[in-house]
Amino acid sequence: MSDRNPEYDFKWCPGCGDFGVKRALEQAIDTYTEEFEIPRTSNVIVAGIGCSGNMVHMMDGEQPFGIHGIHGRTLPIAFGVSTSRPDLNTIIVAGDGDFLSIGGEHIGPAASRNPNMTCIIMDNGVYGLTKGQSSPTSTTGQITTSTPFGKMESQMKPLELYLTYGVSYIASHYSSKPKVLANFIVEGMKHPGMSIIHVQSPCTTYNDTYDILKGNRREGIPGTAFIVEEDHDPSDYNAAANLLNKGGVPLGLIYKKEPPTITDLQNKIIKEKSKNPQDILSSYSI
Ligand SMILES: Cc1ncc(C[n+]2csc(CCOP(=O)(O)OP(=O)(O)O)c2C)c(N)n1
Ligand code: SF4
Ligand SMILES: [Mg+2]
Repeated sequence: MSDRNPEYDFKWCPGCGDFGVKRALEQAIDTYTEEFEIPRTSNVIVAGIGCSGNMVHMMDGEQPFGIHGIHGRTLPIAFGVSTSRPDLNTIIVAGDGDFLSIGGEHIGPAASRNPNMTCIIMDNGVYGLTKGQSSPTSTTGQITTSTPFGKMESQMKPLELYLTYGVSYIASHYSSKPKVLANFIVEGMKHPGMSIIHVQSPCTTYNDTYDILKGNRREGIPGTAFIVEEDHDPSDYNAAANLLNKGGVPLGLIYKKEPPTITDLQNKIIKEKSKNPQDILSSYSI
Protein backbone atom coordinates (compact mmCIF):
# COMPACT_ATOMS: atom_id res chain seq x y z
CA MET A 1 0.00 0.00 0.00
CA SER A 2 2.66 2.48 -1.02
CA ASP A 3 0.44 4.66 -3.20
CA ARG A 4 -1.87 7.19 -1.63
CA ASN A 5 -5.36 5.82 -2.18
CA PRO A 6 -7.28 8.45 -4.23
CA GLU A 7 -10.62 6.76 -3.48
CA TYR A 8 -10.27 7.00 0.28
CA ASP A 9 -12.44 10.01 0.97
CA PHE A 10 -12.01 10.33 4.74
CA LYS A 11 -11.55 13.93 5.90
CA TRP A 12 -10.59 15.31 9.30
CA CYS A 13 -12.81 18.10 10.69
CA PRO A 14 -11.49 21.67 10.48
CA GLY A 15 -9.08 22.39 13.33
CA CYS A 16 -8.59 18.72 14.27
CA GLY A 17 -5.30 18.33 16.14
CA ASP A 18 -4.35 15.41 13.91
CA PHE A 19 -3.42 17.87 11.13
CA GLY A 20 -0.52 19.13 13.26
CA VAL A 21 0.60 15.57 14.05
CA LYS A 22 0.50 14.74 10.34
CA ARG A 23 2.77 17.69 9.54
CA ALA A 24 5.14 16.63 12.31
CA LEU A 25 5.25 13.03 11.13
CA GLU A 26 5.84 14.06 7.51
CA GLN A 27 8.76 16.23 8.62
CA ALA A 28 10.14 13.49 10.87
CA ILE A 29 10.01 10.92 8.06
CA ASP A 30 11.71 13.41 5.70
CA THR A 31 14.50 14.00 8.19
CA TYR A 32 15.00 10.33 9.06
CA THR A 33 14.86 9.17 5.44
CA GLU A 34 17.44 11.76 4.36
CA GLU A 35 19.77 11.21 7.29
CA PHE A 36 19.86 7.42 6.98
CA GLU A 37 19.57 7.42 3.18
CA ILE A 38 16.81 4.82 3.11
CA PRO A 39 14.03 4.47 0.54
CA ARG A 40 10.80 6.20 1.53
CA THR A 41 9.06 2.82 1.63
CA SER A 42 11.45 1.63 4.35
CA ASN A 43 9.35 3.75 6.71
CA VAL A 44 6.40 1.54 7.70
CA ILE A 45 3.36 3.14 9.32
CA VAL A 46 1.15 0.69 11.21
CA ALA A 47 -2.16 2.44 11.84
CA GLY A 48 -4.93 1.87 14.35
CA ILE A 49 -8.63 2.31 13.59
CA GLY A 50 -9.87 5.78 14.38
CA CYS A 51 -9.65 9.31 12.99
CA SER A 52 -6.02 9.21 14.17
CA GLY A 53 -5.25 5.94 12.40
CA ASN A 54 -6.55 7.41 9.16
CA MET A 55 -3.30 9.37 9.16
CA VAL A 56 -1.80 6.53 7.12
CA HIS A 57 -4.03 7.56 4.18
CA MET A 58 -3.42 11.28 4.57
CA MET A 59 0.34 11.56 4.19
CA ASP A 60 1.38 14.01 1.48
CA GLY A 61 4.26 13.56 -0.92
CA GLU A 62 6.11 10.36 -1.67
CA GLN A 63 4.36 7.64 0.29
CA PRO A 64 5.85 5.53 3.07
CA PHE A 65 4.67 1.94 3.38
CA GLY A 66 1.36 1.63 5.24
CA ILE A 67 -0.60 -1.05 7.07
CA HIS A 68 -4.10 -0.18 8.26
CA GLY A 69 -4.77 -3.17 10.49
CA ILE A 70 -7.21 -4.06 13.23
CA HIS A 71 -8.59 -1.84 16.00
CA GLY A 72 -6.32 -2.11 19.06
CA ARG A 73 -3.71 -4.32 17.47
CA THR A 74 -1.06 -1.92 16.25
CA LEU A 75 1.52 -3.24 18.72
CA PRO A 76 1.37 -6.93 17.70
CA ILE A 77 1.44 -6.01 14.00
CA ALA A 78 4.32 -3.56 14.47
CA PHE A 79 6.16 -6.12 16.63
CA GLY A 80 6.10 -8.54 13.69
CA VAL A 81 7.34 -5.88 11.29
CA SER A 82 10.06 -4.61 13.60
CA THR A 83 11.47 -8.00 14.61
CA SER A 84 11.31 -9.63 11.19
CA ARG A 85 12.65 -6.59 9.32
CA PRO A 86 14.89 -4.62 11.69
CA ASP A 87 16.14 -2.60 8.71
CA LEU A 88 12.75 -0.85 8.47
CA ASN A 89 11.69 2.22 10.45
CA THR A 90 8.56 0.93 12.21
CA ILE A 91 6.07 3.60 13.25
CA ILE A 92 2.68 3.27 14.94
CA VAL A 93 -0.06 5.88 14.65
CA ALA A 94 -3.04 5.28 16.95
CA GLY A 95 -5.63 7.00 19.10
CA ASP A 96 -6.21 6.90 22.84
CA GLY A 97 -9.10 4.48 22.37
CA ASP A 98 -7.18 2.18 20.08
CA PHE A 99 -3.92 2.14 22.04
CA LEU A 100 -5.10 2.43 25.65
CA SER A 101 -8.53 0.83 25.68
CA ILE A 102 -8.94 -2.21 23.40
CA GLY A 103 -5.18 -2.26 22.76
CA GLY A 104 -4.09 -1.58 26.34
CA GLU A 105 -3.21 -5.19 27.10
CA HIS A 106 -0.38 -5.11 24.56
CA ILE A 107 1.58 -2.22 26.07
CA GLY A 108 3.11 -4.10 29.02
CA PRO A 109 4.35 -7.12 27.03
CA ALA A 110 5.65 -4.84 24.27
CA ALA A 111 7.50 -2.61 26.76
CA SER A 112 9.15 -5.60 28.41
CA ARG A 113 10.48 -6.78 25.05
CA ASN A 114 11.61 -3.31 23.97
CA PRO A 115 11.12 -3.73 20.21
CA ASN A 116 12.60 -1.02 18.03
CA MET A 117 9.55 1.03 17.06
CA THR A 118 8.10 4.50 17.45
CA CYS A 119 4.52 4.90 18.67
CA ILE A 120 2.73 8.19 18.03
CA ILE A 121 -0.41 8.30 20.13
CA MET A 122 -2.97 10.98 19.35
CA ASP A 123 -4.92 11.55 22.54
CA ASN A 124 -8.13 13.51 22.12
CA GLY A 125 -9.88 12.06 25.16
CA VAL A 126 -12.71 10.51 23.12
CA TYR A 127 -13.50 7.98 20.43
CA GLY A 128 -13.65 10.51 17.60
CA LEU A 129 -14.36 8.27 14.61
CA THR A 130 -17.36 6.58 16.22
CA LYS A 131 -18.87 9.92 17.26
CA GLY A 132 -17.57 10.96 20.61
CA GLN A 133 -17.89 8.14 23.15
CA SER A 134 -15.78 8.33 26.31
CA SER A 135 -12.27 6.88 26.21
CA PRO A 136 -9.79 5.93 28.96
CA THR A 137 -8.41 9.49 28.97
CA SER A 138 -11.77 11.29 29.13
CA THR A 139 -12.02 13.05 32.47
CA THR A 140 -14.17 11.63 35.24
CA GLY A 141 -17.57 13.26 35.07
CA GLN A 142 -17.12 14.22 31.40
CA ILE A 143 -20.32 14.30 29.39
CA THR A 144 -19.85 12.37 26.16
CA THR A 145 -22.20 10.64 23.74
CA SER A 146 -21.84 7.41 25.77
CA THR A 147 -21.84 9.07 29.22
CA PRO A 148 -24.79 11.50 29.20
CA PHE A 149 -24.69 11.72 33.01
CA GLY A 150 -20.91 12.00 33.18
CA LYS A 151 -18.15 9.42 32.92
CA MET A 152 -18.07 7.25 36.05
CA GLU A 153 -14.65 5.64 35.60
CA SER A 154 -11.41 7.22 36.75
CA GLN A 155 -9.23 8.90 34.13
CA MET A 156 -6.25 6.91 32.93
CA LYS A 157 -2.83 8.58 33.14
CA PRO A 158 -1.02 7.15 30.09
CA LEU A 159 2.40 8.68 30.79
CA GLU A 160 2.48 7.11 34.26
CA LEU A 161 1.37 3.82 32.76
CA TYR A 162 4.19 3.86 30.17
CA LEU A 163 6.75 4.71 32.84
CA THR A 164 5.60 1.90 35.12
CA TYR A 165 5.62 -0.59 32.25
CA GLY A 166 9.22 0.33 31.46
CA VAL A 167 8.79 1.94 28.03
CA SER A 168 12.32 3.01 27.16
CA TYR A 169 11.60 6.44 25.57
CA ILE A 170 8.63 8.53 26.67
CA ALA A 171 7.90 12.01 25.33
CA SER A 172 4.78 14.10 25.71
CA HIS A 173 3.64 17.01 23.56
CA TYR A 174 0.68 18.62 21.86
CA SER A 175 -0.26 18.97 18.23
CA SER A 176 0.03 22.77 18.04
CA LYS A 177 3.81 22.85 17.59
CA PRO A 178 4.49 20.47 14.68
CA LYS A 179 8.16 21.44 14.27
CA VAL A 180 8.98 20.78 17.90
CA LEU A 181 6.90 17.61 17.84
CA ALA A 182 8.78 16.45 14.73
CA ASN A 183 12.07 16.62 16.67
CA PHE A 184 10.73 14.35 19.40
CA ILE A 185 9.46 11.91 16.77
CA VAL A 186 12.88 11.83 15.05
CA GLU A 187 14.57 11.24 18.41
CA GLY A 188 12.06 8.45 19.05
CA MET A 189 12.89 6.90 15.66
CA LYS A 190 16.61 7.02 16.41
CA HIS A 191 16.11 5.59 19.89
CA PRO A 192 17.07 1.90 19.88
CA GLY A 193 13.93 0.46 21.44
CA MET A 194 10.29 1.22 22.09
CA SER A 195 9.51 4.90 22.05
CA ILE A 196 6.16 6.52 22.70
CA ILE A 197 5.41 10.10 21.77
CA HIS A 198 2.09 10.82 23.45
CA VAL A 199 0.43 13.80 21.77
CA GLN A 200 -2.52 15.81 23.01
CA SER A 201 -4.42 16.21 19.75
CA PRO A 202 -7.77 17.93 20.38
CA CYS A 203 -10.98 16.79 18.71
CA THR A 204 -12.73 20.01 17.67
CA THR A 205 -16.03 18.19 17.14
CA TYR A 206 -16.42 16.10 20.31
CA ASN A 207 -13.84 17.31 22.83
CA ASP A 208 -12.26 20.67 22.03
CA THR A 209 -9.52 20.97 24.64
CA TYR A 210 -7.38 23.67 22.99
CA ASP A 211 -8.23 26.27 25.67
CA ILE A 212 -7.77 23.77 28.51
CA LEU A 213 -4.35 22.84 27.17
CA LYS A 214 -3.01 26.20 26.07
CA GLY A 215 -5.08 28.45 28.32
CA ASN A 216 -7.27 31.40 27.41
CA ARG A 217 -6.58 34.68 29.20
CA ARG A 218 -9.87 36.30 28.21
CA GLU A 219 -11.82 33.39 29.67
CA GLY A 220 -9.53 33.15 32.71
CA ILE A 221 -8.39 29.62 31.82
CA PRO A 222 -4.78 29.01 32.97
CA GLY A 223 -3.79 26.13 30.62
CA THR A 224 -2.55 22.71 31.70
CA ALA A 225 0.40 22.35 29.29
CA PHE A 226 3.86 23.32 30.56
CA ILE A 227 7.34 22.97 29.08
CA VAL A 228 9.56 20.45 30.84
CA GLU A 229 12.37 22.29 32.69
CA GLU A 230 15.81 22.11 31.04
CA ASP A 231 17.35 20.63 34.18
CA HIS A 232 14.99 17.62 34.13
CA ASP A 233 17.11 14.46 33.91
CA PRO A 234 15.21 11.99 31.68
CA SER A 235 17.55 9.14 32.67
CA ASP A 236 16.33 9.43 36.28
CA TYR A 237 13.22 7.29 36.87
CA ASN A 238 12.29 9.08 40.09
CA ALA A 239 12.68 12.49 38.46
CA ALA A 240 10.35 11.33 35.67
CA ALA A 241 7.82 10.03 38.21
CA ASN A 242 7.97 13.30 40.15
CA LEU A 243 7.49 15.29 36.96
CA LEU A 244 4.36 13.30 36.13
CA ASN A 245 3.09 13.67 39.71
CA LYS A 246 2.89 17.42 39.18
CA GLY A 247 -0.18 16.87 36.98
CA GLY A 248 -0.92 18.87 33.86
CA VAL A 249 0.50 18.08 30.44
CA PRO A 250 4.30 18.15 30.28
CA LEU A 251 5.77 19.14 26.91
CA GLY A 252 9.12 17.42 26.42
CA LEU A 253 11.14 14.30 27.02
CA ILE A 254 9.99 12.53 30.18
CA TYR A 255 12.13 9.40 30.36
CA LYS A 256 14.79 7.60 28.39
CA LYS A 257 16.92 4.51 29.03
CA GLU A 258 18.67 2.10 26.70
CA PRO A 259 18.12 -1.55 27.63
CA PRO A 260 18.79 -4.12 24.87
CA THR A 261 16.07 -4.52 22.28
CA ILE A 262 14.42 -7.89 21.67
CA THR A 263 16.27 -8.00 18.35
CA ASP A 264 19.64 -7.49 20.13
CA LEU A 265 18.83 -10.37 22.48
CA GLN A 266 17.65 -12.65 19.69
CA ASN A 267 20.79 -11.94 17.67
CA LYS A 268 22.94 -12.65 20.71
CA ILE A 269 21.33 -16.09 21.15
CA ILE A 270 21.69 -16.88 17.46
CA LYS A 271 25.36 -15.84 17.57
CA GLU A 272 26.24 -17.61 20.81
CA LYS A 273 24.11 -20.74 20.66
CA SER A 274 23.67 -21.51 17.02
CA LYS A 275 23.51 -19.88 13.65
CA ASN A 276 20.78 -22.25 12.60
CA PRO A 277 17.19 -21.33 13.63
CA GLN A 278 16.20 -25.01 13.27
CA ASP A 279 18.74 -25.96 16.00
CA ILE A 280 17.21 -23.34 18.28
CA LEU A 281 13.70 -24.69 17.67
CA SER A 282 14.90 -28.25 18.29
CA SER A 283 16.44 -27.20 21.61
CA TYR A 284 12.97 -26.64 23.10
CA SER A 285 12.06 -29.78 25.00
CA ILE A 286 8.44 -31.01 25.02
C1 LIG B 1 -12.75 -4.60 17.17
C2 LIG B 1 -13.39 -3.27 16.98
N1 LIG B 1 -14.10 -2.73 17.99
C3 LIG B 1 -14.67 -1.52 17.85
C4 LIG B 1 -14.55 -0.84 16.66
C5 LIG B 1 -15.22 0.49 16.50
N2 LIG B 1 -14.28 1.59 16.61
C6 LIG B 1 -13.68 2.10 15.53
S1 LIG B 1 -12.68 3.40 15.91
C7 LIG B 1 -13.07 3.26 17.55
C8 LIG B 1 -12.52 4.21 18.58
C9 LIG B 1 -11.61 5.23 18.03
O1 LIG B 1 -11.12 6.02 19.07
P1 LIG B 1 -9.60 6.42 19.12
O2 LIG B 1 -8.75 5.25 19.01
O3 LIG B 1 -9.42 7.29 20.32
O4 LIG B 1 -9.39 7.24 17.77
P2 LIG B 1 -9.94 8.68 17.34
O5 LIG B 1 -11.03 8.42 16.38
O6 LIG B 1 -10.39 9.39 18.56
O7 LIG B 1 -8.73 9.31 16.71
C10 LIG B 1 -13.96 2.22 17.79
C11 LIG B 1 -14.50 1.86 19.12
C12 LIG B 1 -13.80 -1.43 15.63
N3 LIG B 1 -13.60 -0.80 14.47
N4 LIG B 1 -13.24 -2.65 15.81
S1 SF4 C 1 -14.19 13.77 14.90
FE1 SF4 C 1 -12.62 14.76 16.13
S2 SF4 C 1 -10.79 13.48 15.94
FE2 SF4 C 1 -12.19 12.94 14.26
S3 SF4 C 1 -11.55 14.24 12.54
FE3 SF4 C 1 -13.18 15.32 13.62
S4 SF4 C 1 -12.09 16.66 15.06
FE4 SF4 C 1 -10.63 15.10 14.39
MG1 LIG D 1 -9.43 9.31 20.48
